[in-house]
Amino acid sequence: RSASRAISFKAFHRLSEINAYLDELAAAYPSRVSVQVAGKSYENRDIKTITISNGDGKSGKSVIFLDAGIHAREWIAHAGALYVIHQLVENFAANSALLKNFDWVILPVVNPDGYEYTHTSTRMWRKTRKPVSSSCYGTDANRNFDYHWGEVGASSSSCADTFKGETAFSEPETQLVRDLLLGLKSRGKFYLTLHSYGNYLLYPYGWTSSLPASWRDIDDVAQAGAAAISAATGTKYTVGSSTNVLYAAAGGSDDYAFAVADFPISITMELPAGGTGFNPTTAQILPYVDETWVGIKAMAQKVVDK
Ligand code: ING
Ligand code: ZN
Repeated sequence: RSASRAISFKAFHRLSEINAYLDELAAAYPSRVSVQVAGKSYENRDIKTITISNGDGKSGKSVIFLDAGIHAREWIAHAGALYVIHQLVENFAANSALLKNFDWVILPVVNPDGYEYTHTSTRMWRKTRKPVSSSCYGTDANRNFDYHWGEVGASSSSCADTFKGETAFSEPETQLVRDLLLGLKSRGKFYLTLHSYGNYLLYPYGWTSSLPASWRDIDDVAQAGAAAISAATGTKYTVGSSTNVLYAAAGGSDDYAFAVADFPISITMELPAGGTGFNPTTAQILPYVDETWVGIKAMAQKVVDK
């Protein structure tokens, strides 16, 4: 990779560097890459998506949608999304099979206000930054989606880390993800959202212990990811529905992508812990994101081969 790029995998980067990297790629690879300002955060920061194709000029292909940074403090997730972008764009020749009949849309920083706040003020901030009450800020974006919203595993207290929001889709950031997902209805085949930590591959539902009728299709994809990672590094991932293997929580983006936006495969990937959990050292970034990419590649290959 050119040493002149705005980002490396040797440090965690601020939003301005991340957005500059996306723009650099669009300038360097105009036939395969485009960058969109999908909208603005509450504090008026640009929320960018990058669309990656193989440059064959065909439109209307199936789509793999990846996001990260729904939760501000989960820095390895943002880095993981950047590494996927790096691989698909700057290592295109090795990964072109994943782009033959699919375009990728990647949103690496869903919650830029929270992300910047973790850099400038409170490292362990999780939520968005819109004020709710006189003393409390922020909504848990992964409890704010309008599917069985607030039914379980979400707080009604505006000060809580899992505050569900005053209404479903109260946040501009979740509205933006909603609109992107609904805009991809029928083209969207795989929704993957990166979080940390704990080494899980989670799928619907978060709101009930019942499984969707098609759960085996999702499980097959997730198991392929876990097996590939295990073979590459020995790291073990736990696979199952969020409710059954982690905890019940309604209003998550994965349930919404699956049940409302009709993405047949929808997975939340919890990357490994580092330091106190959300604090991998800078030396851990590259091994972690490289391992994560092995799993994502295997899952995407499974989807592409279907
Ligand atoms: N974990 C997820 C959370 O939002 C999750 C786990 C995902 C639960 C999807 C339910 C549905 O709590 C982290 N680390 O954010
Ligand atoms: Zn999270």
